[in-house]
Amino acid sequence: MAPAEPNHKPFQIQGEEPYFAEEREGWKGYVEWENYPEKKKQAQQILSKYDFPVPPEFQFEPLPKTNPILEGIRWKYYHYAMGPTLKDLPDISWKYVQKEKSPDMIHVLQFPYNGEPPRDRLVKTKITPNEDFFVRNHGGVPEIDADKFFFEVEGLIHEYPGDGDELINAPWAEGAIGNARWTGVSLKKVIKYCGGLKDGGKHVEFFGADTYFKKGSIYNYAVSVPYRKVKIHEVMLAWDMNGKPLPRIHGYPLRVVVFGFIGARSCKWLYKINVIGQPSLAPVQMKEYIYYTPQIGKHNNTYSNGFSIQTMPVSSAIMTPLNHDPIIHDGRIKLTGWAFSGSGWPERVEVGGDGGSIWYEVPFEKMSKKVYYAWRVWEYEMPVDAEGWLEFCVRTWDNALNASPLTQPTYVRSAWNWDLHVTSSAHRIKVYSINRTKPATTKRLKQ
Ligand SMILES: Nc1nc2c(c(=O)[nH]1)N[C@H]1C(S)=C(S)[C@@H](COP(=O)(O)O)O[C@H]1N2
Ligand SMILES: [Mo]
Repeated sequence: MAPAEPNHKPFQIQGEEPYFAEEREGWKGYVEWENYPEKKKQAQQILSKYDFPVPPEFQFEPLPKTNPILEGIRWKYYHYAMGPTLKDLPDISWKYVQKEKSPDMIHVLQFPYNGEPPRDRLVKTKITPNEDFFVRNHGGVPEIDADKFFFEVEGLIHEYPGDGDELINAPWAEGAIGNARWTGVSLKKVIKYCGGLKDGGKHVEFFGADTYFKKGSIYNYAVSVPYRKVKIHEVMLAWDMNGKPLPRIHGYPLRVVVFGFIGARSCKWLYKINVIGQPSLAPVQMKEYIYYTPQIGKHNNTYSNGFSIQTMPVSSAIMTPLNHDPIIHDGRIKLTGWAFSGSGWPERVEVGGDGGSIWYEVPFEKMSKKVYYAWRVWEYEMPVDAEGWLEFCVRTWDNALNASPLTQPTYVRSAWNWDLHVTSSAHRIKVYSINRTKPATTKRLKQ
């Protein structure tokens, strides 16, 4: 088995161990950074003393067949370097993975934990069970007692320091999606209750209690959404997930859920809401989740030549069979998958058996019911005569006929973006077809 990450030296504290206090009783693993510029500076100085292991360049070499695929050594070391209040978080977070997630999750990154469920099971149910719901973390899991919990609402404008960095390299696949029933309150009501918006309030910024490292600097997780989205009751503060209290790993005791937007805006472990006059200047907002045009690559990307992603584009994926599966069949291969659109719902799903020249419509009765901002799972019996390697693909049309050209782009290269964020071109898999309706094949199989 290939090592999940390049060789590295064990971590060793240099000099005196720092101590960054937890300020709130019953809020373990939450260190407030945003209120203390001097403390951030101190952390930055500490970080600059170390030679942290480099990130694995998985784009340029095959992924190891390990689970976790990647361990996240660098991020663990960042936390170890910050002293007693953060150094146990990698272990604590992993404990919650074991406690709250299915044992057969695909752990794409152990720390910060990033994981998705097995593909076949994910699209078998319309509602994704909490144990199977994908997890996307940028830091450790804070342990917040519900009876000690509160959150702050502030505004209007807060100045932000900001210094960015590259992505946490988590090799996500098609399972980073789920559909849950959330219980909570519309953020609009909360803001109204607190006295309503002042003139100039345009974006609502959320702060999460986890610690976020970016290019040698330290932050709390922070993102924002336009107030327009709040106004139409599409931003929820949620405390229940599928009728149960939020699991720790999904943001207990309170998280944001923004319907139709990329997951990054749905801030977990919410402790502060701040109304500001422009999008958040925090690094997750300004330096991550950015779309670049196809001309932008590793050699020339800057944060300012991309634009911020908010609404999810129309997207879909084939979840079974898996890429490179050999399939013995009798002239039909069953495909299953999901379809989603951040601007409404998937209206029509089409699958191709030949790489995308001819498309078949998934029949209406083979798609789950449409629900505003929910995915639709689907299945299709693909007629297959040919044998050997075939390329299956899927594309979806949503209610606004998004995206260009009228549906999803056929090839990844037509809408390629550096970082490959929410890449929405037709998803494709290659399978090896072995057709039993061919007498010669049946004979061969018997042999
Ligand atoms: N505080 C905090 N909130 C966060 C994140 C995070 O790392 N910290 N990750 C975001 C991202 S990028 C996604 S996709 C979703 C994932 O939600 P889930 O882990 O509950 O599936 O949480 C979002 N909210
Ligand atoms: Mo995300």
